[in-house]
Amino acid sequence: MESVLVLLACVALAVADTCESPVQRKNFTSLSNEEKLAWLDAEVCLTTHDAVFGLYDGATTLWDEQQYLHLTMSNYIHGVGQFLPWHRYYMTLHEKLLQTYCNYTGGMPYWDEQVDADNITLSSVWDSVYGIGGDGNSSDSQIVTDGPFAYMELHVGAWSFNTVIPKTATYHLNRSISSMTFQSASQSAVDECFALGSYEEAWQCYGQGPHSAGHAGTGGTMQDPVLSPGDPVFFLHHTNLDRLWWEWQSVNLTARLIDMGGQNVPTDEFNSANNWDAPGANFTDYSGDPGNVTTLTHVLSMYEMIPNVTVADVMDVGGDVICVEYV
Ligand SMILES: *[C@@H]1O[C@H](CO)[C@@H](O)[C@H](O)[C@H]1NC(C)=O
Ligand SMILES: *[C@@H]1O[C@H](CO)[C@@H](O)[C@H](O)[C@H]1NC(C)=O
Ligand SMILES: *[C@@H]1O[C@H](CO)[C@@H](O)[C@H](O)[C@H]1NC(C)=O
Ligand SMILES: *[C@@H]1O[C@H](CO)[C@@H](O)[C@H](O)[C@H]1NC(C)=O
Ligand SMILES: *[C@@H]1O[C@H](CO)[C@@H](O)[C@H](O)[C@H]1NC(C)=O
Ligand SMILES: *[C@@H]1O[C@H](CO)[C@@H](O)[C@H](O)[C@H]1NC(C)=O
Ligand SMILES: *[C@@H]1O[C@H](CO)[C@@H](O)[C@H](O)[C@H]1NC(C)=O
Ligand SMILES: *[C@@H]1O[C@H](CO)[C@@H](O)[C@H](O)[C@H]1NC(C)=O
Ligand SMILES: *[C@@H]1O[C@H](CO)[C@@H](O)[C@H](O)[C@H]1NC(C)=O
Ligand SMILES: [Cu+2]
Repeated sequence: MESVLVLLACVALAVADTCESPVQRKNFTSLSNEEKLAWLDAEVCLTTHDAVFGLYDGATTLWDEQQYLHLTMSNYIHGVGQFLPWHRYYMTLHEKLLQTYCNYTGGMPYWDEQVDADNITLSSVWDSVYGIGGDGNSSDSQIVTDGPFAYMELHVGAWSFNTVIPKTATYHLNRSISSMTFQSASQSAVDECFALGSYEEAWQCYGQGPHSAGHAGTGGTMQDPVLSPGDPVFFLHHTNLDRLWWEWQSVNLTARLIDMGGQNVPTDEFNSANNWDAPGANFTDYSGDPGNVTTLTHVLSMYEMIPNVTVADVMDVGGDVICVEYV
């Protein structure tokens, strides 16, 4: 009898646990030089790989398509409840593109920004051989001139009258690194968010403090609310933000695997600060929610580069849809 029960328990576990060999998302600094180069090669590959999905004429590479997606959704993936889940799924998209089109076999690394908060310029992510290259050239429009993305040309721009409307453009990856601004990525800022008891409070805290610090501290392209995924540091940064949310969830998975909230439509102040229009009628059916509050049934779209899922599907990073672990 006892062994039958044990057997049944094992079967139940095997059915529930579909994420048997999670992809490891490692601390950037703990990658070997060989691992760093393999990851960098795959990132460079995305920047040169022809577009695959045909999303937009101006988007000629996979890199552009990924940036176009973020740009055109910017006014309903920022300043809203789906901010963290959407960007979690966007990291999954990125990881899958690296693996599917560029033969990458590892997980997306993260940049532990808290360790570097005292002085961003000393971070090893900016290394010109084993990193993404450093600050822009102040005598040349802040264009990045070293590392694997030196003088990288980007092709998707935004109109100034409404920054979520794309236009074909030609510009260069640029950065204007600021140690002062980056200091708000400090561990103490993260601790404040970590201490909050509900998603409703926590997403705003993580979004405003540690999240903004990575964008503003890097500056240039990365500081642009809609075009920021043009800079590869975006993905190191957002994987870290996702890790921070997962740490917060892990405090009490019973409660926090189902804790969602926040508004679906940004405030008017947020829209005007970013110089974009409020999302239109095609969004205000709230994409799966009954009203202007984000719930677990909210639909996350990547323009079908990977399938639509719901917020519920991405709450667990070790689940069916996302199967990774932060190490
Ligand atoms: C990442 O590595 C740095 C050392 O380079 C270490 O100080 C830090 O604690 C690590 N972060 C995590 C989350 O393990
Ligand atoms: C990926 O590997 C396949 C099979 O070895 C090869 O044909 C293809 O060229 C590789 N793609 C890239 C982008 O390296
Ligand atoms: C960061 O380090 C650089 C290089 O050592 C130094 O020039 C700069 O003053 C430091 N910044 C801060 C805020 O400590
Ligand atoms: C920065 O730009 C100036 C002006 O174009 C140029 O003379 C200089 O060589 C550039 N520096 C680097 C490191 O590329
Ligand atoms: C710097 O990047 C921004 C995108 O955020 C772009 O609009 C601008 O033209 C770029 N600057 C240069 C000199 O390429
Ligand atoms: C976790 O959350 C559940 C549901 O809200 C609660 O009953 C339980 O006490 C919490 N556990 C801890 C350790 O806080
Ligand atoms: C959605 O909620 C936010 C925050 O309460 C509010 O500022 C915004 O006006 C609401 N939008 C709509 C369309 O109801
Ligand atoms: C939403 O509507 C706007 C304006 O009508 C349009 O430009 C945009 O492509 C639509 N977005 C989606 C996701 O359908
Ligand atoms: C995916 O979701 C988007 C946004 O809700 C929607 O416009 C699109 O039709 C969905 N696609 C499918 C195949 O359901
Ligand atoms: Cu974003």
